Parts: sequence; structure tokens; C-alpha cells
Amino acid sequence: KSSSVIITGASGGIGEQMAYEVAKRGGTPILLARSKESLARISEKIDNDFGIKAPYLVLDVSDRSAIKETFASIIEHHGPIDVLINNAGYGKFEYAVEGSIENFEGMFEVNVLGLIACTKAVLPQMIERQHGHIVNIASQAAKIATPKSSGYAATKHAVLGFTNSLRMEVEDEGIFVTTVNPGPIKTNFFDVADESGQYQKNVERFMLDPKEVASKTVSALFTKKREINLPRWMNVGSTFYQVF
Ligand code: NJP
Repeated sequence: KSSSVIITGASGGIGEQMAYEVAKRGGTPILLARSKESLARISEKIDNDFGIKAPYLVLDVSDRSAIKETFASIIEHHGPIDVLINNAGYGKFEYAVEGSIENFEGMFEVNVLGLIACTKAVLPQMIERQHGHIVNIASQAAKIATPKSSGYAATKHAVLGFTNSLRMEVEDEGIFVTTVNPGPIKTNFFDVADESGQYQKNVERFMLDPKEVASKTVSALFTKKREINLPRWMNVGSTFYQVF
């Protein structure tokens, strides 16, 4: 049976590209996000290009009861899950003094608690089968902080902490656990993160290709890679930093 790979945030960006990479390697991507039309388009492309039927379901990962129901239904209809790629996430770049507490809360709901809830929804069956891989898309912001990323960097530091602890708990259960820490990637991420366009303008020429991030991530499935770091140079204000 081909491996089933759940991808959250599969309606665009690196999630979409990871879905193609999984299908290219003969796996079955199971696509989750809020935008049904985009998921339908991507699933159809996967069928046309790779002859693989990729199921898709609408899921907002900030809705914890929906996560429980959706994952239970996937397991019931498509059998056990081999891989979960926790990719859904977003940032809102603003100064801590200016950002509303609701903006901080929103990022934690999706990037941290949504990721934890999705992980908890697949872990029991992975432990039972002594088989699986959890991949958490964090960020270079899990390692370094920059101004205006206090909320986003805090969520990604939290993802890294959760992932490192989880690995210790399940590595003897046949389950691999990997964090991916990319630099800036050319996706729609910055349309939400940086409405002024200033940050995007600064880092645009250093941006990673989403296809590269996707192929490096998917080719590490079922390996013991603990972290995939994809460093970039960044221009913050007028100063250039090498990120790692
Ligand atoms: O961004 P984008 P990326 N429930 O905006 C989904 C991290 N990262 O591919 O729900 C469920 O193109 C959204 O789908 P929809 C970043 O933090 C990025 O760049 O239909 N899904 C879409 O499919 C994130 O964790 C950069 O709107 C939700 C997807 O998430 C991951 O990479 C750098 C959702 C976002 O696609 C993918 O981001 C870095 C919700 N509540 C890390 N909210 C970068 N781009 O520079 C959003 O280090 N989604």
C-alpha cells in the first residue's frame, strides 16, 4: 500500500509543492486546508500528473473539535496514516507594542496548538503500529528573532520545543520526528505577514523556491533527520545577517 501523507495547509505555498513531491514518489497525499476550491484544483492536478487520487478535506486547524473529527474520518476511510506534515501556519509581522493580543493569540492557535492537536490525532495509531513520521514546519524564526517577529518567532520557538520533546518520547516507538527551518520562501506568506510590503521587498532576492523546500523535506521522509535547516542571507533594516 502506498504511504499516506497528511499535509495541513496544502492549498498553496510549500504545502501544495510538498503534495506534488509526495505524489511524484508514489505516496498518497491527503490534503487539508480551509480553501476547498484550491484543494480541489491541486487534487485534480495530482490525478492528471501522477495518476494518484489525493483525498482532500476542509479543515481549519484552529478548530480543535474539527481536527478530531477530520482525522478520525481520514483514518476510518483511508486507513492508518504513515506521515503527518504539520505545515499550516502564518505570521503577522508587527511591533510587540502595536500588535493586538488577538493577533498573538491567532498565531498561537494555528501555528502551535493546531499543530499539537493534529499531532495528537495521529500519534496513537502510529504508536500502535510502531511506524510513522511527524514533520513540523517551523522556521528560521525558531532559531533567531528579528524585530517585528516577536509573536511569530515565539510560535516557531514553541514548535521547536514541542518537536524536540516529542522526539524523545517516541523515537523508540519507530516514529521519526523532524523539524524544518527554512529562511524566507517565495509564497503568499508575506501577503499576510507584511501588509506594508517592506519586509518582503528587503528579503525578496534571498527567498527560497517553494519547490526546493518541498523536495528537501519530502526526500527526508522516513529518515532519521532531526532538522532540515535551509539558511538564507537576510537584510533587516540596512544590515545584512547570515541567518545560521
Ligand atoms: O505560506 P502560504 P507558506 N487552518 O501562505 C494554510 C512556514 N514558513 O507555504 O487555510 C488550516 O502560501 C493555508 O491554507 P488556507 C509558515 O509559517 C514560511 O510559506 O486554505 N490551514 C495555506 O495552505 C507555515 O507554517 C516561510 O488559507 C491554514 C498554508 O497554510 C508554512 O511554512 C518561512 C490555516 C499557508 O500557505 C507554510 O507557509 C518559514 C488554518 N487556520 C516558514 N491558516 C516563508 N514563506 O517565508 C493558514 O521559515 N493555513
